[in-house]
Parts: sequence; structure tokens; C-alpha cells
Amino acid sequence: MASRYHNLSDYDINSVPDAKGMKIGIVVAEWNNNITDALMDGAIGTLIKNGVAESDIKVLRVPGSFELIYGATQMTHLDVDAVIAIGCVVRGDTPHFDYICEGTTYGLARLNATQDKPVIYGLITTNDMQQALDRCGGKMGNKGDECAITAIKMIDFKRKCN
Ligand code: DLZ
Repeated sequence: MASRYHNLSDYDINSVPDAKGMKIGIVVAEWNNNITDALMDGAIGTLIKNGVAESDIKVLRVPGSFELIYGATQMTHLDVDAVIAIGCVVRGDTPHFDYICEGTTYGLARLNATQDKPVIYGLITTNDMQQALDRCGGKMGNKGDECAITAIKMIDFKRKCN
């Protein structure tokens, strides 16, 4: 996918709905926490910049990206309007990478299709650590920023459907 043409932190401020009063859950994987903490910080900063109150953001941690499925599922039961799932899987020497990426992606996709609240896909899957660093505040921007804007837009979308 051609993410190299798109900075993850770029968005049109005029296209972002008013986020005042929105409540957001964030579930963060501890694996590669040098990356996931930076993604989380990006998401929180962008949510607040766009009107979400800090007190309306709840952060919980799970051990690894695979646990994001369970973590996000549980967080949809909380008093939140959307859940952002943040993880980072870096390719290793075995097919484990593929299983975690596919399992987590499928689990989060299924969650979106089977319950009522938007679950935002904040999983970065990279060939090496440098690609991950590039996407958590480096030269490609911060995927956490993108997740925050997506959460706000999806909450607004759902409100329009009610
Ligand atoms: C086991 C594992 C490996 C090898 N690599 C990563 C990774 O790069 N990123 C990540 O978030 N988690 C990794 N894990 C842990 C799995 O996600 C999971 O926590 C364990 O398999 C236990 O279910």
C-alpha cells in the first residue's frame, strides 16, 4: 500500500467534526512500547486538540497486539463512543508475524461488523523497527493522529445514522 504518499498526521481541520463531549477508549499493546506509547501520545494529543476532554479518554493496556481483540471487545462495553486499538508488529524470522497480523486484523474487523461502536485500526505492521519509528512521529507522521481523526469522524458518522 502506498502510505509513502501520505503523511499520517496530515488532515483537513475543516473536515473534522466537533469532538466536544465524545468519549474515547484506547487499548494499547505493550509489545514494542517505544512505538505504541508514541502512537498513543499522538492519538491523545490529536483528540484533545480537536475538542475531546482529557477526562473523556480512557487508556488500558494489553500485553501484545493479539490481545487487542479481547481488549477492544471489552472496552466497547464501557461508556465510550469509539475504541482505538494501538499495536505494532515488527516482522521477525518466523511466520509468527503473519499469524499475529492476520489474526489481529481479522479480529478487529469482525468486531466492527458485530457490535455497535466504531473500533479504529491502529495496528502498524512493519518489516523493521525503522519503518515503525517512521510511523509513530517520524518522517511518515504518526498513525496515532490518523486514528484520533478517524475515531472522531466515525462517531460523527454513527450519530448521523441514528
Ligand atoms: C509473540 C509476539 C511477537 C513475536 N511479536 C510481537 C510483535 O511484534 N508485536 C506485538 O504486539 N506482539 C508480539 N508478540 C506477542 C503477541 O501479540 C501476543 O501477545 C502473544 O502471542 C500472546 O498471546
